[in-house]
Amino acid sequence: MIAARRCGTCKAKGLPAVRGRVGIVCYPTSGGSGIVATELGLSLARRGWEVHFITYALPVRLKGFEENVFFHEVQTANYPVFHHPPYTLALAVKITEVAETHGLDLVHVHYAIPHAVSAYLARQMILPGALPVVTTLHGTDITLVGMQPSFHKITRFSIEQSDRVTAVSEFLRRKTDELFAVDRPIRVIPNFVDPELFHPAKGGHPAFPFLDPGEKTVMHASNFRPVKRVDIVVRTFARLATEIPSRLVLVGDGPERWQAQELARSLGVEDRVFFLGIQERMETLLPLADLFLLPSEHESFGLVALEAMACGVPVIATSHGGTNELVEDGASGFLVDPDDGEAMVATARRVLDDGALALRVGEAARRRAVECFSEAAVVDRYEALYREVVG
Ligand code: GMT
Repeated sequence: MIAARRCGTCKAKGLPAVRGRVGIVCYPTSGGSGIVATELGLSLARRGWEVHFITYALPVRLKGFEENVFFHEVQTANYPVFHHPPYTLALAVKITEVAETHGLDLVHVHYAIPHAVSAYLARQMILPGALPVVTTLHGTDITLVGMQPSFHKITRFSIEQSDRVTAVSEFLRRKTDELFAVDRPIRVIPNFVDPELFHPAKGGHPAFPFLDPGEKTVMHASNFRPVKRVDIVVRTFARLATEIPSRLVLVGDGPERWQAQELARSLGVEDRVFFLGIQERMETLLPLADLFLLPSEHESFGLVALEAMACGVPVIATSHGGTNELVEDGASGFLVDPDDGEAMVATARRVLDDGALALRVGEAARRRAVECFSEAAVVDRYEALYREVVG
């Protein structure tokens, strides 16, 4: 199946009228920033924007033919003198090419490093000021990677050079001010979800086929990086499983997967833990959960928690970071200090033991997702921002 239109030749001149032409630069992986970028691009395309994704592989949520959507692959040349292929430069050149060939009105980069730097270079190469750059900060580009001494100055520079800067939560906006003291206003535009796609299962709560009758499903999904604290998920589950018939479903992959598998084995719950690996259609999995755990060290927003909430699933998320802008503790979910193992287990036990509580919280979660984080309203805000820079 053709995943998206690969466009090589069409010129801006002579193309049918569109609302505007935007280049979207993102990581194509299953991480939250790439997903937000892809869902935003798809939504803009449905509204009549011509959207050009510029990245090194097809973004995971871009599948099937989509009207108005183009994909431009960045290829990095390697040479023995390079210790690492210079992706930042190849990306800058590709942005320039796409902007010139397709008459882009602006480029919107997701995740500052190195995308905002490449966009800055591209803009300088085209004609300073001719290609407005919007940068969206997602979290670890500020809180972890951008903070490293070898990246700090250039991250700050590229943010300050952007025409508009957004952050996915007030927490991240404050953190960026605190850590980078950037001389640019940062606007908060939160993550969003399509409530038509992510919704509670219709016709009763279904279950995974591998469950025994009466068993509950605890779920976690992430890129298995250390910041996600998958170890806490496994430890919490191991304690729950001694009291409540349940299974743990882990979705995603990454550097900590092996340790998680080992931990499950050492805690004696190996046969109750299912590693599904990277899954593209989270909307089919999340509604099967009775409880979703996201006990990260910190989260700037927690997109997957929002998707679980839209599916009516009670979420226990970390209390560190911007998750309190999403989850109202005790009402539309729970916020727990990830280092407080007792509180994590006690809260999870309450949700799994008390069906009425789980139902009430799940319904409130769905309501909050629909009322405050629906795709349509959030994409309106990005469009308004674009109009400011393109006039
Ligand atoms: O969480 C990750 O490690 C992936 C990362 C990314 O950039 O893909 O996620 C960040 O961006 C998401 C989308 O805006 C946010 O929902 C996540 O909270 C944020 N992750 C962290 O702050 C750890």
